[in-house]
Formats: sequence, C-alpha cells, structure tokens
Amino acid sequence: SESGHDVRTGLDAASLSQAVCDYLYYFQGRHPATASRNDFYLATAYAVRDRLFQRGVQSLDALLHRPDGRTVAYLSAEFLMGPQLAANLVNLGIHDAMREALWRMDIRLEDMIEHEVEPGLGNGGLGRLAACYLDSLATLEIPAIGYGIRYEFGIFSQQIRDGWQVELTDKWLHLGYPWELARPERAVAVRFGGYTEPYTDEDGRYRVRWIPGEIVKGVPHDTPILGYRVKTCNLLRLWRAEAVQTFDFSAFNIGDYARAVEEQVTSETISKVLYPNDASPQGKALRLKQQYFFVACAIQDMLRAHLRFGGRPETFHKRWAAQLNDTHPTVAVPELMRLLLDDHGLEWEEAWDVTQKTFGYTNHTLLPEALETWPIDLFGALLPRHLEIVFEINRRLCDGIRRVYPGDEDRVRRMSLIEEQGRRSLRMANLACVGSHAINGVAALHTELLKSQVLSDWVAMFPERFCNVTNGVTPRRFVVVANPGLSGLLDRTTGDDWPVHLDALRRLEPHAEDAEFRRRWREVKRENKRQLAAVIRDRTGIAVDPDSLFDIQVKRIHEYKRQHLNVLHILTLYRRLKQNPDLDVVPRTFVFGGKAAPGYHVAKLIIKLITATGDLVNDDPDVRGRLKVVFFPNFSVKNGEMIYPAADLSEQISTAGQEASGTGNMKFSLNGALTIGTLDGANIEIRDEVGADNFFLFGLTADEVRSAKAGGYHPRGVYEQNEELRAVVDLIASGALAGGDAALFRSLVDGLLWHDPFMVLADYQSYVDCQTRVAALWRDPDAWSRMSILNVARMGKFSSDRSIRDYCERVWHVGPLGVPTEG
Ligand code: 26Q
Repeated sequence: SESGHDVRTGLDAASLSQAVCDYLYYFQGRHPATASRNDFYLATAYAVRDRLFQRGVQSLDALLHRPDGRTVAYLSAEFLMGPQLAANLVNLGIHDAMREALWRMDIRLEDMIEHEVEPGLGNGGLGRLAACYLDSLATLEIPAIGYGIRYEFGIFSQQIRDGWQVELTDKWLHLGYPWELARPERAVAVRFGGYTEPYTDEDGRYRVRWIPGEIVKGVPHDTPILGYRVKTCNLLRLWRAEAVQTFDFSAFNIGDYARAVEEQVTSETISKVLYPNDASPQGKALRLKQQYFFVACAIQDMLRAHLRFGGRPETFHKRWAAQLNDTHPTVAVPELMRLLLDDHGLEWEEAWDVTQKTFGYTNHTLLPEALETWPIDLFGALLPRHLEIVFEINRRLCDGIRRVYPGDEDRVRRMSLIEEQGRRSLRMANLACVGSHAINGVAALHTELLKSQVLSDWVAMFPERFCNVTNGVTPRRFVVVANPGLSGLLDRTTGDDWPVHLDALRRLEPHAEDAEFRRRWREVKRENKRQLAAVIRDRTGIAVDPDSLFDIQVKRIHEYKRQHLNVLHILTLYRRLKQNPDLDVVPRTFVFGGKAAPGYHVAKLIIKLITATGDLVNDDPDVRGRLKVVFFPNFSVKNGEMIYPAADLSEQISTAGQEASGTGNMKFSLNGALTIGTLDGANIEIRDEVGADNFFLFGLTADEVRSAKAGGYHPRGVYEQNEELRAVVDLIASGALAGGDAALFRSLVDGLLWHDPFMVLADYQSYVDCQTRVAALWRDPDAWSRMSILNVARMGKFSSDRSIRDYCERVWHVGPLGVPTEG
C-alpha cells in the first residue's frame, strides 16, 4: 500500500488504519467484516505497541552510546498500571489520528478504550505510585526500569451481593494482553532452600557456596513505558515463575509422572497471585518466595547488563540506582552482597560500600502492625546463605552501635536486625535502613513522624540518610486522559504546557474572578457528573441527580481511613430529615468505592454498613431523593478515571497521623474537587498550597490524637454527651439498617463505644460542623467555583514529575538522557 513504508512507525491516520488492518489480518486472522471487538482492540493495541518499541529500541541505543550515567531500577512488588491504550495514545500524541483511523473502519475508539481490561497488579496507593513514577521518569527522560512480578491473578475483582463484598479472581490475561513482550531467551535461574558449605578457592581464600534445594526460572515480560511527547521509552520488566524443565524425566521414567507435574505447578505458584492485604502482612512462606524471586531476577538482570557493558562488579553503583518501594524488595540487600562476595570475590567492605550506595529505601507506613518481619527459621530454610549474610551485617551493625553508644544495650536491641522477643524474626525495615544510603517518607508529616517515632534511633546514628519526598501523581493520566473536558478548557485558558509544567496552572488564578469562565468551569464538571451518573445507574441501578453535590470517598476500606465517619454524617442528615422532612438540605450524592482485604472482617462490615445505609436512605419518601448513597463496585484505576473528574467534594478523613501521604487526595483536587480533610499525610501540604480558605479542615491533629490517647480517651463519654451522635449510633445498633437484626453491626458499634482507636467519635462533631460549612458554600455556586478553580491552579507541586525530580536530586543523583532523533 502507499503508506506501507511506515505501517509500523507512521503516526498519521492512514498509516495507523493500515497498521490495524494488517494486524487484524495477520495476527487475528480476520477481515474487518468478521472481526470481533476484541480482535479490533488487540489489532489497535499492537499497532500502538510497534510505535512504542521503536522508541524503546532508540532509547536503549542512546544509553549504549553514553554509558556513563546511572539507570534507575524501581523495585516494587506492585505496579498498578491501569489501562494502557488511551494513555499511550496521549503520550504519543496520536489520540485524534487513531480515532480517525478507526472511524474509517466504522469502529469507535471509545469502544476500544472501554473494552480494555487493566492489569490490577497492585493493592492501591503504593502500586499506583510506582506506575505514576514510571510515567514521570520516562517523561523526564531518565533511563529507568521497573522490576516486579507478573502475577497471573491481580487484585481480586469485587462484586457486591446482598450488600456484601464478594471476591472473584482477576483473569486479566484471559483475552490476551497485547502490551507486553515475553522474552524467554532472557530467563534467569532463581535458587531456594538447600544448604551452604565452606570451601577454599584456588587462591587459598575462604569462600562459601550455596547448594540449593530448588531452582525455578524467571521469565521477563516487558511492557514499554513511553514518556509524554518525548522519545524516551523505558521498560517495565515483570517476571513470571516457571519450572526449569517442563518434565522431570527421571521422575517420569520411574513412573512418578504426577510428582513431576506437581513440581512444575509448585514453581509456577510463585507468580500466581497478588496478596490482597495492604497492611498487617502475615509471615507466609509464599510471600517471601515472591519477594526473593523478583528481586533475584532483577539484580541478576542489572548485574548482567552492567558486566556486558564493560562494567566491573565494584562499580555497579555507578550505573544503577535501585529504589526499594517499601520493605517488600529488601532482600535485595543481602542478595547483592551475596553476588558480590560469593560470585565475584569482592571483600566484605567493598561489597558493602557498593550495596549501600546502590539502594534507597522509601517507607510508606507508620502502622506498627504493617512493619514486615520474617521468622528466622522460615527465612533461613528458604535463603540459608542470605541468613548468614544478614547475621554478619547485624554483627557489624551492633558493633557500630556499641562503639557510638557504649553500654546502651537497649539501643542495640531496638536497632538489631533480629527481633529476639517471641519467635525470632528478621526486621525488614531495619535491614532496609542499614543497607541504604537514603531513607525517605512520602509526605512532610509522615517523614517527621518516621524520624521522631518509628526510626528515631536510626536518625540519631545516620541523620544524613533521611529526607522527605512528597508523593505526586501524573497529570497525564489523571487529567489529560481522564478529564478531556477540563483539559481542553485548561489548554485554551493557560496554554498547553501544563501537563509537563503543572505550575503553569497558576495562570488560571485571574480567571477565578471571571463569571463567564466560572460558568464554563461548571459546565465541564456537570458533563462529567452526567456521565458518572449514567454509569452508576448502569452498575448499581441507583438513579442519582447530576445537579446534586457529588461527595466522594474512594480508596481501600480501612478503619483508619474512616469510611464509617462519613456514614455517621450521612445518617445525621437522614435523621434530621426524618424529624423535619421540609428541612432545606443541600441535595447530595454520596459515592463510596474501594476493596476490603478478604480477611479483614471489620472492613467488610463497613461495606455492608454503607450499602445498608443506601438501602435505608435512597428510597425513603421523607428524603425525597435529596440524599443518595452509592457503593460503586470494584474500584480500580479505570473506574477512578471516571470518578475523580465527577467529584465536587473529596473525602480525605483519616485519623491524623495514620495516612502516610494519600494520592487520591491529589487526583481529586487536580480535577476541581474541594477537599474535606484532616491534617494528615499530604493533605497538610495540599492545604498549604491551595490556601487554608480553600480547604475544609476538621478534626484533631496528630499531636492531639497522641495526647488524647495518652490522657485516656473514653469514646463512651463522647457518645453520652452528644445527643445527635448518640441517636445515630443507636440507629446503627438498633438493627434498623439490618432488617431488624440488631446483632449485625454490634461488633462495629461496640468497637466505637469502647475502644475507637481511630478517634471516630472524637472527630464526629468537628466533621459534621465542617460539612455544614460545605453545604453553605455549595449554595453559592460562584464562590464554590472560585475555590475549585484556585484549587486546580495551585496543585502544581503534586505532579509526580516534581516528586521524581526530588528523587533524582536527593536520592539517585541521576539526570536526563536525551534520545537523539533517528540514526
Ligand atoms: C506486605 C506483606 C505481605 C502482604 C502484603 C503487604 C503489603 C502490600 C501492600 C503491605 C502494604 C501494601 C501497600 C501499602 C500502601 O499502599 N501504602 C500507601 O502508600 C501510598 C503511596 O505512598 C500512600 O499514599 C498511602 O498513604 C499509603 O497508605
């Protein structure tokens, strides 16, 4: 064909159309007339992927020709990438061209985008943060690889049945995943178990070798990560576990066929499923196997590249900066030590220097129960050589502590890598701290609390290692892709550089005073709400009014995030309406979304409480449709892209001191929602940026929470002294929300009345009063819009580009690598 010469690279509609046709025919074996929607989707995706790989090859060439810089390795057990088609079209700058190309075949691009299944290879904030950072690294032209696990089943898919969460396995691969390329020829071996033995090498040196009990194969699957309107295309490299041999022939020959197959199944179990708890890790052997599996694959891959490009083992850190996304990949520290010592013969001091200079550690939680530990016997059985290395790291660490703090054995006990109380176990956060040159929290308050509470001993000994890097989100996915209406208005008003210079949104500020602009601003929001209302109708059967205030809380279900505080407010409004149906209330649509860990009973009960509240309120004639409560099932990146742009009010109501940062708070505010929130995580910094007048603040501070607890907090007393609160809690306890079953919410109510560790009752009145101020502002649409505009205008700090620049400067010491034009 006449456009055939650029069928794999051309960016015009004609080339794209030809490319999709070719893929339909030669990959899917279909004519356009007989092709299914999935055939068209896959053909479209392959056509886009060609353009990504072309840029990926050029990016690698650029790296080979200037091999002096560092490459970032982002080590993460989770990458929550979200749908790829629309984001890649936007980054390539061919959204309109592809729409035109498909339209020529009578296909709507919107249907292709809707059809896409997202890989849910993460739980929530931490996994999505990794994905935003890959987008920003590529956009800033920093060479980088994301290393993780290619789970066959990602986070479960959530259904709501009879108001309860039901989990279904996530078969994200079932129609084929077109964005990745398997690279079986680059597979590596990973060893487990067995034992170690000392030997003397040819030079008479004492060495150790590890004789494993089990070997599995790691097969890399690469997904290209293109930056926004740049040539840099990085890589997400996820590893799948396979048996080393498909058949164990010796077992086969002796007739034990079943056992041979069994071993294969065992190997493949490692990358089978994502653990769906985002806190309170249980010390499951399989989870440790997952962690070591992907880390061993990643470090081998990095070291192999380093040596192939002429590097020596002792200069590894000059080419690689590896970031530990929480403690999940921390076994990388003894793994790199093992390779440098045992395989490459480095002395301990030199190997340790390389290792510390290579790693940085990001902490994402203060919850003591979320700090990972592994029982020593389990760790040693799976990784006997690593345990020896950990003991030697610990011996040197404890010696160092004793030198600096003679006689302070209590300090040694606290900082030791080994917890000696109860079942002896390995403290992964301590291992990450000792093995890294940089340690950071994810928001200013979080880093301060980390330094003053969880890691204060480490600050005392290694103060120079600590820094803060406040989280950010990518404005490409969460505004350009998710909110085309707002994006168009921003382009026309401020110019179109804001997706890469988010501070440029400051140019919006003067327009907040322009009545015509505010009217257009409201129109964009109103259209987004209309679209979400249609989807809500479709998925839940609930009709909601796009002109009502959309009050939204979407995030994992957790007691510390306090979805139940939100419910207490809803029931407060409901009771007021029951007492006086003519009360002039602001019509509101309350939307909740989020998954509960399958074993977290209270979280599942909170979902039931939300749906039961909806059942009570939605069709009550006294309410007259003024309050609607919706539980939006299966919250995901894809659903988030529909929900954030339609929000008027963003609920960020965690107990102060509990939410490390939050990133949904940023996604909402960037899309023009106002925030009702506590002084927690990045909320504090958002409020600092947008101005206290443009933020609905309530609740105790982290300090006040601490002293309230120290002084003996009695939630029962709060309940007894607050008539409205008492009535609402009694309503829940009465069984009125549970078809008369007073036992259903008993545990929840008793927990609040007698323990309330998350200060729900303590913050109730402050929250309800704050919601009254929200309602008053809503009645003045111009005042509301003015605030909404100023919120968006002042969110520049929360681009993940800023976060990545901070990491480059403070942690990785890397700079951009431009990719030259063709040739
Ligand atoms: C650990 C061991 C075993 C099984 C599961 C886990 C596990 C998995 C995921 C533990 C924690 C997580 C996820 C944590 C997480 O998402 N934390 C959030 O990180 C965000 C990004 O920094 C912050 O914005 C949130 O405040 C924080 O809660």
